[in-house]
Amino acid sequence: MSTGRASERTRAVRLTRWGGPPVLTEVASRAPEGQEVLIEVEAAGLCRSDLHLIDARPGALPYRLPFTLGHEVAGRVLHRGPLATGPATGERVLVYGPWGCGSCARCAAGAENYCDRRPALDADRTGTGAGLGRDGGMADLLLVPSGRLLVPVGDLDPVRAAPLSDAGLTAYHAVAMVRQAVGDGSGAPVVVLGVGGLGHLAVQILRATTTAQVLAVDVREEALALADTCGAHFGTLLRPDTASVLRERTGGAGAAAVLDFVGGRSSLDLAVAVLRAGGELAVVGSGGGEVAVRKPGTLPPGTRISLPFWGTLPELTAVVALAREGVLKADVERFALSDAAEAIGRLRAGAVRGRAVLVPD
Ligand code: FEH
Ligand code: ZN
Ligand code: ZN
Repeated sequence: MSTGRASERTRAVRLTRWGGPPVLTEVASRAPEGQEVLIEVEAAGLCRSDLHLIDARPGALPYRLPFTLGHEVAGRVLHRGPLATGPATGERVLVYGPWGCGSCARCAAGAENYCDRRPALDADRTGTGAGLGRDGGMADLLLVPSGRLLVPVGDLDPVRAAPLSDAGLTAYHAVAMVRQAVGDGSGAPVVVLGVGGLGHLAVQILRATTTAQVLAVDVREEALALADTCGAHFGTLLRPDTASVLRERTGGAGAAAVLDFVGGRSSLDLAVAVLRAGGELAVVGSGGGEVAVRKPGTLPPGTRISLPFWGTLPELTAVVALAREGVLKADVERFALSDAAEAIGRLRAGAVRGRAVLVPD
């Protein structure tokens, strides 16, 4: 744990070779300059996207090695640069993970996940955020470019708060994408495909912010049990007849919206089969599946498709507010930072309930 001196060393889980396993090592940290803020990390979530980073082939990603993983981070403000704004020293915060240019129209609106200068930022390969080409939070210390990227969390438990910055924010943004279909107060049926680190939070967000009837689908009984705990009205295992089971559950018309947190061939096929006319499909997971968009085709008339990515700063503030109201709680499995390799192995094996969170030991 840090002794509070800004310019010192930090342990870090780092990608050092494309396609090779991350290594736990020690690297130099430094005092924050200008608007920078140094965070003492209290928890860093492990995301499926981290597996994509670890498995990426050389040249596949616009990042230079080495860098520290971890884009889902909670901690305390340790030191602020002389021009820093935002939360005060000692405040517990979440780190907003997508770091844009900070000045384009999208960034000015807090939507750094959709920064207008992303192609240019990718081209210079300096990274797109914490743990995404820039040193992230699977470490004792994390240097953040600006206090604008920090959201106070009050007295939330940092281990349960960390997943809110990625899994929670991504789920919230995905629900916002389909709000036209589910926000009319009609109790419309919404299907959640995949009740893992993101899906279980989406179930809670749907129950807390809409009147939707939530129908959960997963391949694991324990995931359906988690969906039930989170407030799903119905849960079913993925089987050959799941489309008809769900369609019957919707009274035949089909689902007003489908949130696909898997994004694989079978989940997208199921989504197409259960959507009602004029419904909304949000493809959140990066499971490599495809949907043919053509007319005439298999998608019902009026279907709207979105590919939501992460979320905005105002939405992260809303997610934290839901958590502080007690209506959004991440189901987490704690691992010591030094056990990062075990956590990665468990996530790869699909053997993590909810979200794996690394805690500096
Ligand atoms: C992060 C970086 C790149 C792709 C996807 C992601 C998601 O985990 C963000 O929620
Ligand atoms: Zn992620
Ligand atoms: Zn920008």
